[in-house]
Amino acid sequence: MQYDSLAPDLKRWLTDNMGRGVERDALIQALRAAGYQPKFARQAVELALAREAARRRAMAGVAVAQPVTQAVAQAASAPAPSPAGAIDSAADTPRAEASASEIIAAAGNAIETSDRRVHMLFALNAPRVVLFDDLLTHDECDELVRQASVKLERSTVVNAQTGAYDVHPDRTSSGTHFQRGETDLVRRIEQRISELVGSPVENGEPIQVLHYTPGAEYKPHFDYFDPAHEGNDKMLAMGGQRMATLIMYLNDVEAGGSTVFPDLGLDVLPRKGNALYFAYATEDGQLDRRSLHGGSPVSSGEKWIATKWMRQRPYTGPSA
Ligand code: PD2
Ligand code: ZN
Repeated sequence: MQYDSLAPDLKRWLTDNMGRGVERDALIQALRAAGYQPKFARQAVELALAREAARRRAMAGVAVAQPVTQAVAQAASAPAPSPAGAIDSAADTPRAEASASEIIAAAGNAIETSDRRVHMLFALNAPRVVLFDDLLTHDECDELVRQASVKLERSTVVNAQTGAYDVHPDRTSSGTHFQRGETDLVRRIEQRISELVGSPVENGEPIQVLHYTPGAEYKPHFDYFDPAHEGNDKMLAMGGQRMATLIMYLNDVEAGGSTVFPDLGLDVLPRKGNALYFAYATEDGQLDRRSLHGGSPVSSGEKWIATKWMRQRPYTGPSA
């Protein structure tokens, strides 16, 4: 029996329950109670656990890749965000120990979610940066753009001094967001992302869709909130520090519009359906300044992306 041959509903149920920290024997028991044959129940659970282990290895070095059971326990009993280190203690934060090639060799070249097999095209170890192929179908991209395009507004940035959302010349896109679980499409994508990167859906901020016209850009910045700035206290109180970003490219851009990491000498070109993941924890659990990144100006055509930021704990801010 192969994992792929399991029914999508069963895969989703297994993933959800593994994510909640339900253990092997309890999973098997629950399946048996639901009427599955003992041998099938055991095999299905073993296959799902093996998938989950592979996914975790693939995302290793990433803060959200800690064992899911641990993540859930932490969410339930989380202390207030630590004022200094920003990403709690090193004990809570995973380390980028294995090399990228070791991780990929161990995990295979793709990560299985309950509704899609997602191939990795590129991986950097520290900071952890992974480029995914075809995370979204072209129809999903088009639908997100269609739903977003009727409610775009000029993008803002968080003012680290005051905590206000300000229009700023460094960020000249327009955008909007979807409440978590707002539509079937949003719910499906959020579930897929959660399984892909191993971060609970509740820890995700609402999906933002952004639109760049020629000349529009987002100058290099950090996605995490610098705890040294008072204006960020309010942001940090809504689920702790941001741990990672996923940028989903919703169209092909004629020229320009790459996502750049100036300190890594890395440029990722937008490609419809692909997604770029990056985390901001260093090997010793500090905020990683190497994650400095920006959206370079669109030279011609337009650029649409959707972003998902993942927090340490359940996100409780606007549109959660
Ligand atoms: O548009 C991008 O590629 C981009 C780059 C950097 C978006 C963001 N950051 C962001 O929305 O944070
Ligand atoms: Zn950013």
